[in-house]
Amino acid sequence: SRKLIAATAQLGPIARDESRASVVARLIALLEQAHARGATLVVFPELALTTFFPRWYIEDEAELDRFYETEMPNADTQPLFETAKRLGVGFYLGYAELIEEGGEKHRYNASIIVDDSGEIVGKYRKVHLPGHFNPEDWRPFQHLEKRYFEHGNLGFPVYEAMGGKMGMCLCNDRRWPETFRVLGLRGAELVMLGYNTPSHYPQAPEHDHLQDFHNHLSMQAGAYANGCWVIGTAKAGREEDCDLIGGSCIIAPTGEIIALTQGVGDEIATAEIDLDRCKELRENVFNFALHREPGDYTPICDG
Ligand code: CDT
Repeated sequence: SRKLIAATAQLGPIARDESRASVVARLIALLEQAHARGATLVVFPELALTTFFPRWYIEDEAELDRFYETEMPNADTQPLFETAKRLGVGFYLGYAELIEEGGEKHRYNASIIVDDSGEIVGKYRKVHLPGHFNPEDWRPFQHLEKRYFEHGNLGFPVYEAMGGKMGMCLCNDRRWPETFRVLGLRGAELVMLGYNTPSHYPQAPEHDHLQDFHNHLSMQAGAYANGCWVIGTAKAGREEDCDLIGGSCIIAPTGEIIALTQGVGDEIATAEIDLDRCKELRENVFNFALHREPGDYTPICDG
């Protein structure tokens, strides 16, 4: 067996004016708690260094740029990298990435895997960007991911790290079975993801009471149908005036939730995960080589 103890490290709300130093101190506290429970891998949320800024229309470019990281690690996040390295703990971290290429700015909703020696071993840029491009006055809060981020240009890579095959995605990606299937086809044994999901869904408020259900439904189905572990981590609670769901969890390849946070603040939940358990599915009901019928799936790729 290939066992490790992993943690989902949920964050409560991050205020719009909260400093990076304050957020990083919270991340370090969670990482230390996870380490005290024996964890060697910690999964933080999407956009874990700032408030979920796509909920505002920000016209001033300099103000917008302050929510992005131009390098990683940087002076603010270095203490997190150092603590993780000293404790021998790897982590997944979501953040807004701003790079300049050929004199042009590019913005991505990104995540990285840092291994237990402190090295960045993988990067992902969000593929499924929800929300809208132009501000819409009827909404109680905006969701301007289509304005503030470009479509991720890395696809869904799988990285060898910490003794396993690791995949990543971000928030809305988890609702798309294709995300997990591509990662599954590439052999992912553990998929890590962070999310910022409002409890209120303005386009269909009659679904508000289903937000937690749909969150778990998507991740549990992704785990089961691809025989992989999934760790999903929320930024939760009332962030500025927006309530975000919690429900951060660790899901076995059987689709069962085996660890779950209880509240909507900073909190960890841990579990021992055995990467070899993926075989229970991948060598049986979801033996892709034996049972998949890709010839009948062509509409999926027809666009
Ligand atoms: N961050 C993110 O992708 N959130 C979306 C909110 C709903 S779509 C506007 C999600 O899928 O959870």
